[in-house]
Amino acid sequence: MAVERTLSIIKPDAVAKNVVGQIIARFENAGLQVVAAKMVHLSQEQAEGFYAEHKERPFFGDLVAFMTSGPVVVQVLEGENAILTNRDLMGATNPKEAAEGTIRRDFAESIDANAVHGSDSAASAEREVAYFFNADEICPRG
Ligand code: IDP
Repeated sequence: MAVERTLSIIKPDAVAKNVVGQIIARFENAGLQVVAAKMVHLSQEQAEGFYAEHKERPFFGDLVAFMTSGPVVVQVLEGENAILTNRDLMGATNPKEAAEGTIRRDFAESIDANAVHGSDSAASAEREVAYFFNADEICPRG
């Protein structure tokens, strides 16, 4: 297994519920390290750019409205197999289908307000990390 980086976003619903620390603890307990982090209230333009691949999907407008509805916490997670490890911790997109013990099962209400985002491939991780962070904002701890 290789050490990877992945982009995680704690979405507005989870920030509003005040479970940021509980979610980050799950990453840490699974062996991932937070190597960059910031809280941002995304603009419409930032959210549309981030989710550009979903532009033609019927839920795109709702997704952008939700992601700009309140602040989010954006992080880079680093660790062995970080991309898949994070996706496993998150659970299925629809919290009703997410496995027990996953973040979405425990903290999310609906497919729209589903607590977390995580990069789904090496290519998207690279694009998404660069979308939010300059190289000098990432602090690997070695
Ligand atoms: P993922 O976040 O599990 O990778 P994607 O299919 O990449 O899921 O979709 C991105 C986000 O768009 C989801 O996290 C969810 O918030 C939203 N979304 C996906 N499918 C639907 C849908 O059918 N209705 C409403 N929102 C959706």
